[in-house]
Amino acid sequence: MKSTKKIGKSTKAIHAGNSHLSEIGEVSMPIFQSSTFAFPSADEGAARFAGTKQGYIYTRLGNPTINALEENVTELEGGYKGFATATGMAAITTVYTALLHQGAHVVSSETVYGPSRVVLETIYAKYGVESSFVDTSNLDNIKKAIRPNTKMIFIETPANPTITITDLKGAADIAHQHKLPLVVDNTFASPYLQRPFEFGADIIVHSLTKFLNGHSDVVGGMIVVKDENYYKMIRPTFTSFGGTMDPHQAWLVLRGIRTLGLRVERSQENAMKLAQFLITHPKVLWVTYPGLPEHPQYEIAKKQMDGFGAMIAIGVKNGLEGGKIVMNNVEIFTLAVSLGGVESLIEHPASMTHASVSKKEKIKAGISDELVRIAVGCEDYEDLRNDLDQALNKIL
Ligand code: LCS
Repeated sequence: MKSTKKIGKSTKAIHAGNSHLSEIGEVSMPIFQSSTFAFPSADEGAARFAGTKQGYIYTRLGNPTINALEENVTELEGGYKGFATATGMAAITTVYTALLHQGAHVVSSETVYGPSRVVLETIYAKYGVESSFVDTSNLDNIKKAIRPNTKMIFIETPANPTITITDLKGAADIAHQHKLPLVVDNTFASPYLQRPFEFGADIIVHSLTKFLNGHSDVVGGMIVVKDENYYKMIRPTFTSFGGTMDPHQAWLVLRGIRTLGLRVERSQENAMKLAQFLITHPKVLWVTYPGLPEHPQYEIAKKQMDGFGAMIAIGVKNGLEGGKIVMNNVEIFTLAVSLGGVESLIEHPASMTHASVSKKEKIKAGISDELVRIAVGCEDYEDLRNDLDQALNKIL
């Protein structure tokens, strides 16, 4: 799209990436379910491989449907180019692999999606990568953790599952003072609510499985880079490690993104009302939601987000036993991991999404046994409230 800066977020979500559409006049991007593309001549094939001529070669290296999705998310984020990956973890590990090397060090938020952390502590550690996990909501902790061999700062905000917020501009300033890239996992906000490049981030990663796809029927990921330099740094790992997307998967995510604005607005409106209801509930001990003034980073959330999102963490009476009663008795909420779909989900991070994080580290990061995570969807608010109310009231 031309002059995208002036175009609204919902318009971009619906139209961005449509530049490939053919003369036939299709309104929806077709699925180019082809693994390979014919060359008109041997010279043309060689020229495409040499990069002297544009054109498709092989779907792991590029495909029109996948490229449409990459363009769409890149425009939503305001970046330079995107790489669509098979899953969110493929996006994250592609960035880790491209930016790190033996003896390199990473500073990461201590609360991130469990595997984003554990893969550094186990698999990357095996290859000699060091990592420090700190509470990045306090910028001093980032500064203190940087070492001469640090090569990347990785943050997740809002963080899974504690909904901790990190100051994006503050983190980017520190990263750049040390000539380091700031990588941001923007999954919980989606570009509809937060665009980290506006605050100085260098690379953004997403699990498209969540708000961007929005229908709990696809897994997928995306890397968006701010400039050509990072594009060149990541592309060889992306194409050679092979964690790339399938055209049908890309088409489904493109279909989901068309309603991103509607879904995010509806789910965050539900989440705000639910957070306000839950904080007054006699069986609820605490509620963490960035839209509540009680949230420790409420002011930063207001500054860097266009809305507070649809993720809530709560602690209920009787700790995990109480939480189990709620999870086992909900009727409209589904007891399942994941988030960002139209349906509301509830889960227990300490034993589920963050089970792979060590007990000691979980306690340090605030992933307590009593924390229950709620992913709010697009149902009618009254039904969600009544459902949580009846399940909470089963706690004695
Ligand atoms: N980043 C964040 C913030 C996530 O929440 C997840 C998955 C990922 C990356 C990885 O994406 P995937 O490979 O699954 O597409 N989070 C999940 C969760 O909280 N429950 O189930 C998966």
